[in-house]
Amino acid sequence: MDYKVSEYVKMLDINSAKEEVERMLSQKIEPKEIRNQIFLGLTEVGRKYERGEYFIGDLIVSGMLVKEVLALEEMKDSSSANSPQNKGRILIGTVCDDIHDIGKDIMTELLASGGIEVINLGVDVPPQKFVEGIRKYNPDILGLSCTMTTSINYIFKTIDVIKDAGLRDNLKIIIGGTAISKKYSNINLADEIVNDAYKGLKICQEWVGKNS
Ligand code: B12
Repeated sequence: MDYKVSEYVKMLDINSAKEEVERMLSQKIEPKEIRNQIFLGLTEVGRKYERGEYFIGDLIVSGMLVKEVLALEEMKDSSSANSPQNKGRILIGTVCDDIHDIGKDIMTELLASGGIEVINLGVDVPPQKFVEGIRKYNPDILGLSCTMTTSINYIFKTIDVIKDAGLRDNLKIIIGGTAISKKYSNINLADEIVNDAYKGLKICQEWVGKNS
């Protein structure tokens, strides 16, 4: 089906994008489908930036736009919120030198609505801060988000530092984000690599036994 929302995102038209999302919601179109359409628009924004048609200010506007739309109450996902009881805990953050958090925050929201407790360390998180977080919160899962290829080394560094601290063995590690999925899908340091939050949720739920 052809929706206009991706076009409005691509054109950075916040008001029209919001109106279109509200219209889609009123037609009972699933938030998941709406998100997919929004991300198509966002991909186009990235392409325009690559071609020099958009500038950093435009990227900032696209980030604001998407956050505003995703913050709409009706966009919160209820499909996986079938168990109010938290089971399992994930510590999540965007790796060092990377401040992108739209994808991580979608993952965070889905995990929480899927009954997994989430501790979100934010963006630009140094390896040592992940180690401190693991010691403090004792999570079942560590989630690393990486949107830029230039930050991929921090995935390796973070996992290395965790290993050196003797904290790797009882921890599942899942990696997500555009950068990691594009080029480095054969990394075997982590237990799983996904660039789709819904797949990520399913994997995490299986790990903590929520689907059993
Ligand atoms: C919005 C945006 C910004 C916004 C970020 C706003 C924000 N709050 O996040 C702003 C304007 C701040 C920004 C800044 C920059 N950006 Co930028 N940005 C983008 C843009 C357009 C979209 C990224 C995005 O949010 N995608 C949508 C999300 C939903 O997708 P996702 O991250 O993949 O997440 C999904 C999955 O991967 C998964 N997921 C994500 N995290 C996790 C974690 C776990 C554990 C799991 C399981 C799953 C999971 O769930 C999500 C939903 O399915 C992209 C272009 C593009 N199309 O990718 C460029 C892009 C990522 N940016 C880029 C660049 C270069 C920059 C800057 C360096 C620009 C500059 N010159 O200053 C700075 C970076 C500064 C820094 N140190 O980080 C480049 C990166 C190139 C590279 N080397 O890889 C891109 C690709 C643009 C381009 N084509 O050149 N950016």
